[in-house]
Amino acid sequence: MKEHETVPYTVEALSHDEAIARARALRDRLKERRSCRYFSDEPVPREVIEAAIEAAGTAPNGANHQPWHFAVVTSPEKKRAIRLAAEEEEKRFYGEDGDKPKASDEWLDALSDLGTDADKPFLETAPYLIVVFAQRKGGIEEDGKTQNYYVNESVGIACGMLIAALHEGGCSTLTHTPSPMGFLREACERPEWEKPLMIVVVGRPTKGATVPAHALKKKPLSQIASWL
Ligand code: IYR
Repeated sequence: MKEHETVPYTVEALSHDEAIARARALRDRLKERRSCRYFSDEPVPREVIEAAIEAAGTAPNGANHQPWHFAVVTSPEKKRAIRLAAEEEEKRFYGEDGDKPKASDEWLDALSDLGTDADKPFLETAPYLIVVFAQRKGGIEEDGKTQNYYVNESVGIACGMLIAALHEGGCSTLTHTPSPMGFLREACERPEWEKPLMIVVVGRPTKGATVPAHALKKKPLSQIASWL
């Protein structure tokens, strides 16, 4: 390594049995997470959202520039504006505007098991919409000029950690990606060098909420991993 300023580092030493048990316990918790499309207006403490965003902010990222911004939308007017704009895009995507769908037949077919359509009431009922922005430029000072690196990878990892922390805090989440979603930059008053990546809808499920049975089909370890 080249000369650089350092601080000590260790990670908790566990017996192998304890390591296996802890890894499996977290796996089992994360296995319970579902993408939910039925949100009630039940409040969730702001502190849960703040802690989850702080957890996301520890994600590994390019050159420690931390190229993310989380715009937390709670205002009913803003949520309504986002819902209306997102539904406009979704109507075009699904062809619910009377024109040919923007989505291919193959794509619409792939979505048929999920039951999704252009109607997105959860964008208004859920207490929080966390709009995640990727900072294409800005560096640690967020100057809008300094080059950032591995931006999509960094923000993608941060979103995974955000969702895991929200799940741990008893929240339901839905990653929602209206396409195109440039309108979110203006709605959230963000600068032009930031790109909206996704909306993470956060709240509590309605009584009687369901998820698509299709979502329970997970590829087994033998399919998703190979050992070399
Ligand atoms: N954005 C649309 C379509 C959609 C696309 C995929 I890929 C999904 O996994 C789910 C939905 C919508 O939200 O309806």
